[in-house]
Amino acid sequence: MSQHPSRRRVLGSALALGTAPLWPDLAHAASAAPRRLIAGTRSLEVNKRAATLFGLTDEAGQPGIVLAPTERFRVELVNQTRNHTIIHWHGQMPPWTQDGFPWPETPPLTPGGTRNYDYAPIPGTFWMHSHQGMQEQSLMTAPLIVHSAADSRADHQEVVLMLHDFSFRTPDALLAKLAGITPGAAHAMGRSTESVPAPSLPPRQPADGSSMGMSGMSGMSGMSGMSGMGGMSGMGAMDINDIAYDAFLANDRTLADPAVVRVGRSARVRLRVINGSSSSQFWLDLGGLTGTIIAVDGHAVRPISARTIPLAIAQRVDILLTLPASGAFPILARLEASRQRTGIILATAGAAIPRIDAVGLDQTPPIDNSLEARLTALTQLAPRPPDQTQQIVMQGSMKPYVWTLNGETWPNITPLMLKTGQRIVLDLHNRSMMAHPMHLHGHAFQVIALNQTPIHGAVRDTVLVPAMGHVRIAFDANNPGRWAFHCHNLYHMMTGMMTEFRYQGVAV
Ligand SMILES: [Cu+2]
Repeated sequence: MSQHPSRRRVLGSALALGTAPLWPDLAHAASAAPRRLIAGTRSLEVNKRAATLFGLTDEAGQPGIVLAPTERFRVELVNQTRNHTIIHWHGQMPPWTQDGFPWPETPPLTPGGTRNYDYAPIPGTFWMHSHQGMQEQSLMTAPLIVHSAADSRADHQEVVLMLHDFSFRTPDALLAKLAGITPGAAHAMGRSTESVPAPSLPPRQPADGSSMGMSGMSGMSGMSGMSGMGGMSGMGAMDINDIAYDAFLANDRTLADPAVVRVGRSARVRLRVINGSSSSQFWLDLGGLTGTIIAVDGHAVRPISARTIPLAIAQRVDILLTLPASGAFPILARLEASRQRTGIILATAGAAIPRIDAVGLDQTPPIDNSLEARLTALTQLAPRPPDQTQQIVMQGSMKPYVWTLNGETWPNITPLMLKTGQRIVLDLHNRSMMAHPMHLHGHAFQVIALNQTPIHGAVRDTVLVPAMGHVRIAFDANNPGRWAFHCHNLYHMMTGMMTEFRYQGVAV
């Protein structure tokens, strides 16, 4: 490793994307004016080539939102793009009409349009992204950090690390190549997520006190593309990293010119890591440092030590690090099943900054739930029997490129009906050769079993269901409305892998 050329920018701590300023806007908590969040376009240089991308910034041009303890999420979203857009506050639990999903009741913002939001946020590491078409792939994403009162008493420096996968090609072109269709057809397919289930579809009735059974699986034997399963052996048949990205970004930069975040000597650092990728999953590599995981998806876990940490699409992890007295400390995100990587460098003043190649020597394995099995929520779901148990079967194939939940593709789905107050258990069965990071809007769930082994796992909003794996989650139906449940691999969602949880009594 050699010294990097001097043109490297060392970012000031308060201004860098990588660091959250300490309580910059306490005045906001009491002020009358909402924060303005601008959905706009920006240009970014990636590996010395310019790209025009979306962005979500505050009035000072900083990405995303950092809320002070007890501050409400009072935001005026301004659409300064030439496209329709709608922004989802991933992991938050607002009223459903503020969730940022293109339901008919909450249509996307027109170009030039504004919309106001006002709800009590939950503290932790969250993020925001467009739920319109495939804008997320074009970096219509940003951190959403909500500080707690305990955060303000802690003696650590905060560093936000946001990961992206990046291509110079349009999302339409990426989907077209994946699906073997024209970019025009891919664009139309992308528009399908702006459709919603037809009201005439008969809703699935809630099952009180009993399992729904496996009725949704009846069509699976006829699914095309599953014929190869019989011959599946080991990891060779697994399907990962279908898109050849041009770069992987850590706070908008590559390892060729990484963000260098200045840290104090022997600093205590709270890393808030967000996987904002559309289709890529990583192993975080703390470079020999041992970190303490204190939260996942914004929800506190019993602290555990780790040096490498799997991070599925849309997941977050909060890690406490105690740094040695001085030096440079790369925090790498290594793409799963690959040698590619990205990252940032924490460095004390005057430390030599190592040069790190964007391609490493060793190939990583696919990410898995080995860490998930060790996680325990600090605040567990209260023990009680489920009021309904839903079986959700994930299937799909590369040819044709279609991904389904219980044999259905969005928007031709049967809403899963909930009643307020119910305890819901979801049995997530992955019958495909790709892993699916499944995300439920508007609720936090607890992971209660992995491959039939019961655990008192983490509370989170996105869980990895590995290829051919099973994950059981539980949540309380305490946020009436219409809620999307989908795979957070953007291209799986675009080609069908989404359904709706709908509370009884919500008029549609
Ligand atoms: Cu998926």
